[in-house]
Amino acid sequence: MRLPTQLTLALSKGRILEQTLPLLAQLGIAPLEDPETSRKLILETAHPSVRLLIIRAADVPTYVEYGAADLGVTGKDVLMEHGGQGLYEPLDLKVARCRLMVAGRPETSIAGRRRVRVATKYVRAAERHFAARGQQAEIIKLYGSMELAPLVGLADLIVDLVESGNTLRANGLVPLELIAEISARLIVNKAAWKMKHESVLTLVDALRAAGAAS
Ligand code: PRT
Ligand code: MG
Repeated sequence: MRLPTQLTLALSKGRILEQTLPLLAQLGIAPLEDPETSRKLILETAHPSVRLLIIRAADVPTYVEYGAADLGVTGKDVLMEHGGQGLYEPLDLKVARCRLMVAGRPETSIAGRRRVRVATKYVRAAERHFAARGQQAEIIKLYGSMELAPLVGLADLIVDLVESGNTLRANGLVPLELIAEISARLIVNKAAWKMKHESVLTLVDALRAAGAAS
């Protein structure tokens, strides 16, 4: 894959990295050090024109929005919270899939309540969801372990990611409503899309083909 300009791609450790590296490897973009163990935050790759930034998942859209990275891979959940300004989202990589859901104790009914308390890390998505269904909701921002909130009376409901459902089940909770199907998305800085168009387009097309083949 020939790229006429240098490209910087932002990724986060964990699921996104694990499931994106095999796609990148097909394009000859293999990091020269193991990103899971290396302490470096900038990694050169086997491709001379591509380097990786390894950052927190929630920071990926910010780096790309401001052009510190030309491209990034991030969960749709993270994008929904960020808002997507300054970004294009040209490709659904269809990895790191899960669902953003409302969950609660089995006996909890949302309907017929004037107001519910909802604990979540996904404040924007939760606000939008309950507003759209005409339900008054008090949103309580948490940074993790949302499943605990209904068990100790902090909230009636939670909004969280669900994959197998095991985490909910282990805490006596059930999924109640789907908010969105989530997967990893390739995002591109709007200025880079114009200024580095040939390189960006080459990478997007190659990633699309790699995804389709696997
Ligand atoms: O940990 P850190 O704060 O740095 O970032 P992060 O937690 O966002 O990173 P990571 O690697 O955990 O998740 C990155 C992205 O992976 C998310 O933004 C999602 O887009 C995607 N993804 C896919 C998931 C899951 N599946 C997932 N199952 N992210 C988190 N989970 C968690 C979920 O929060 C819940 O606690 O796994 C648990 C549910 O799994 P089940 O199988 O028990 O239902
Ligand atoms: Mg995590």
